[in-house]
Amino acid sequence: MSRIKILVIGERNIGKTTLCKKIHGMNNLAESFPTLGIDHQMSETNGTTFDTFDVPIDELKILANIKTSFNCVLLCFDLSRMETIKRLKSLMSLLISNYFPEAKYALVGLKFDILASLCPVEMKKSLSKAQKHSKKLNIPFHQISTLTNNIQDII
Ligand SMILES: Nc1nc2c(ncn2[C@@H]2O[C@H](COP(=O)(O)OP(=O)(O)OP(=O)(O)O)[C@@H](O)[C@H]2O)c(=O)[nH]1
Ligand SMILES: [Mg+2]
Repeated sequence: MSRIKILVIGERNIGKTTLCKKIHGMNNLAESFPTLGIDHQMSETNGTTFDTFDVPIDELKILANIKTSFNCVLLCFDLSRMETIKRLKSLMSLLISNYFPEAKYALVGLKFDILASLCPVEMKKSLSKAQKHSKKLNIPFHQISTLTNNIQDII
């Protein structure tokens, strides 16, 4: 049996908890409250255990108390609020140097459905900014909507 440990981290209200619920196969996404501290969830699908740690960026210090490593760190932001991408570069440097040097990192733009409902020019601008960020960070970029997309390809 394999186990995948995933850290989902980013600014407030970008959709981290909703993404984690989706990873654990929960599709009833109607209710959502701000996460207090760290939200840890586990589930098993076809012999693989998915272990998610959902961390708002302002709760970062709690990571110092977590004695675990991660296979995968998802640096998340809200595609419809591009200001939420700004702190991810320094966050990644901090996570690599202080906590998880071995993990695979990915940049994940959430709420793609909102971006897709804006004018095509706005959409192109945001996606190109995100692509530039992923090149700078040298990690892959995924764009998803937890309301509509299948999320299998990001983990
Ligand atoms: N349109 C749309 N709304 C989404 C999507 N994902 C999440 N939301 C909504 O965005 C709001 C915030 O979602 P959360 O998952 O609670 O966000 P969070 O990042 O965990 O927030 P904090 O715990 O405060 O850091 C909720 O109202 C969700 O229903 C998405 O893909 N599309
Ligand atoms: Mg949350």
